[in-house]
Amino acid sequence: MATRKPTAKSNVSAEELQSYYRDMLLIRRFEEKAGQLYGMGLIGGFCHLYIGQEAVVVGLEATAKEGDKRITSYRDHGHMLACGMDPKGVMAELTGREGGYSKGKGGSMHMFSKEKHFYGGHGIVGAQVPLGAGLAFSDKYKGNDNVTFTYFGDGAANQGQVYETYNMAMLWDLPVIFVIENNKYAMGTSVQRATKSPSLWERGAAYGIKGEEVDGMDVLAVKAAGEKAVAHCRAGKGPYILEVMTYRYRGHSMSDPAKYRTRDEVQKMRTERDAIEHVRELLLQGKHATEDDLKAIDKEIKAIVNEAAEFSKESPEPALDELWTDIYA
Ligand SMILES: Cc1ncc(C[n+]2csc(CCOP(=O)(O)OP(=O)(O)O)c2C)c(N)n1
Ligand SMILES: [Mg+2]
Repeated sequence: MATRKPTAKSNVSAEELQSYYRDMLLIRRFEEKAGQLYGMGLIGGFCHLYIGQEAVVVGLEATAKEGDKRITSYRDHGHMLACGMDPKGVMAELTGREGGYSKGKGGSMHMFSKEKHFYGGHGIVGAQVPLGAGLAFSDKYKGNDNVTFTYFGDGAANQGQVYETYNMAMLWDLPVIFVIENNKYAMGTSVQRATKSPSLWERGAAYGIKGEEVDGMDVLAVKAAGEKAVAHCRAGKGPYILEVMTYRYRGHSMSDPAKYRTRDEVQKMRTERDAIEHVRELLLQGKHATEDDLKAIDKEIKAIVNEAAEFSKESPEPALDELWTDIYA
């Protein structure tokens, strides 16, 4: 991964930087709490944490407006929080409780919010990519200027359906931003082992789709690239690809022996490239916040996450007759 490039900071306000710090910290603390609840046996099934990748979704959400849509894979809690879904409802869904977004019947990978235009949460690798193009198609058909952020991983980028989607998206000039979250691994397989051409965004060139690589550990760089992509889509110029170089600190899911990378590699990323630390430094160095201001934000976030955890424990399990609702047959 490229070393951090200096980002233009002069035009970033204290409020803006503080909001990125707050939003990224919420995701990190929420995920840490989810990991704890999983360890206590309160969360069942799969649980894929987003820790390390926070700047990707926070930077891109900073470019979104009301009406824009988002869809992603199973590593989805960060996307939900960043688009404004209620941490209580997300956590309660993780613990399988009535107060969860899918009434406790969906779990980590199956949550949606019509209100926030969040369309999941998809466990089949790459499946959300054509669905994202479909969402963009609906906006194009209605004639508005909404865009759809379609997130997928480096592993998913090797799925055939991604390229069928690229073709249709370009053919019909769909307002879809394909966001490849390149965290260097697909479960235990590194990009180098699985991919001949290391630059994933460049594959869009075969379809005439513009794109670029972005430093995903720098929220300002993500936002700047996002703004370019969003402007392109809103102007009716068709799809855009952002390959955002990021890193996940935790295992692929909660059960991961992590034999495919060294502890040193993870530690190096954490100490040298952490996106939250980066914004913390910008805030302090630019005198946009004091240590006390940051402590107050930390406290505020901790309270939100604790409240979500309490809610997720106290909310009852779904009633038995819920077995017969929200089903096709
Ligand atoms: C079609 C399909 N094949 C395989 C799997 C098993 N699987 C789940 S996640 C994953 C890795 C995907 O990696 P990537 O797209 O890089 O996303 P990341 O987990 O890094 O966020 C695989 C192979 C699956 N869920 N669906
Ligand atoms: Mg990956």
